[in-house]
Amino acid sequence: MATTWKDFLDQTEKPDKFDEKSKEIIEFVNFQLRSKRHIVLVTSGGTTVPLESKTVRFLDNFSVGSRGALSTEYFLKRGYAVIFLTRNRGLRPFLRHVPKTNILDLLTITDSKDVKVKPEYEQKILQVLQTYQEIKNENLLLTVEFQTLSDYLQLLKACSVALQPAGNQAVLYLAAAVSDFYIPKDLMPEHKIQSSGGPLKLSLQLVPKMLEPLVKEWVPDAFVVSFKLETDKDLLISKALQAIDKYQHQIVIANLLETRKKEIFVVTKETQDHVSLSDADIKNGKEIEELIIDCLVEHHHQFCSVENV
Ligand code: PAZ
Repeated sequence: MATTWKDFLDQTEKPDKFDEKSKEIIEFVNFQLRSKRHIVLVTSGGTTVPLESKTVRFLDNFSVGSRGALSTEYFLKRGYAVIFLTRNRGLRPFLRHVPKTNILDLLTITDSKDVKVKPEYEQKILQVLQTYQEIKNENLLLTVEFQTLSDYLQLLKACSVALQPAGNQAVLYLAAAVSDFYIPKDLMPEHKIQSSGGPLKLSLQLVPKMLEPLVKEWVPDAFVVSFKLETDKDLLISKALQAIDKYQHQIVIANLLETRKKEIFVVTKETQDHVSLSDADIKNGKEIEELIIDCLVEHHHQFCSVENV
């Protein structure tokens, strides 16, 4: 059973094509360093926790990856290159603007048997595609997918270590909803759990906290933003402060499950800023991620200027 982060990473399998993905991540970071760009790692969506080695069933959580997808767009707008570490079926930047209908309903076949976007969707898709292609052509966005908790943690380490040479130009924006519990491989049944065995009792172990090695060893000079989600508002700020105190990173974004799309707190060692959307903002379609990223970019610039003195 893993009790330290090292044991956990040693004892869990690496995701498919791990070496290829790691190489791609390093190349992406090197390209941005040569272009002298700030780089942000955005983590997004929920991790799954398998119950069987040949997995039929797994535990999951509520996160759909809105925070990560929207934040990625706003970081790109502010000139950052983004590594988007996302749950495989999570919400994607840009794609979210495409009408949410079956893709086949967006298309039509012309008389000459070409496939075309239906006229009513053309304008919207043109707009989204232009922005997306500009970002891709300039090599500003790298998407890396995970599904399970162990995939996520293995890739988080690979991305973080790759970002080390970027020093304080690197931002880690850890918005993924990562399970605190898992079943170690040696305690996991190989085959599908049978209902003939009666009611299922699960015993889950604690996942070692990865923020500690991330801050101290993997990217010690980077600007690190973690997220704290709670459902009890009386715990929110104290838990965020505890995290800052324990891991000594720069910022915790604290949010409540029910209000997370309209208000958050930006918590540092010294300050607690309430950031929220007004009713008029909501009516005008403003998104809280825009306010979060504006605030973080300011903090990051300040961090870099102090560090560079
Ligand atoms: O993915 P989403 O937009 O549905 O939710 C975002 C969020 C609540 C997962 C994120 O803001 C967050 O708080 N992440 C950290 C969760 C945690 O405390 O583990």
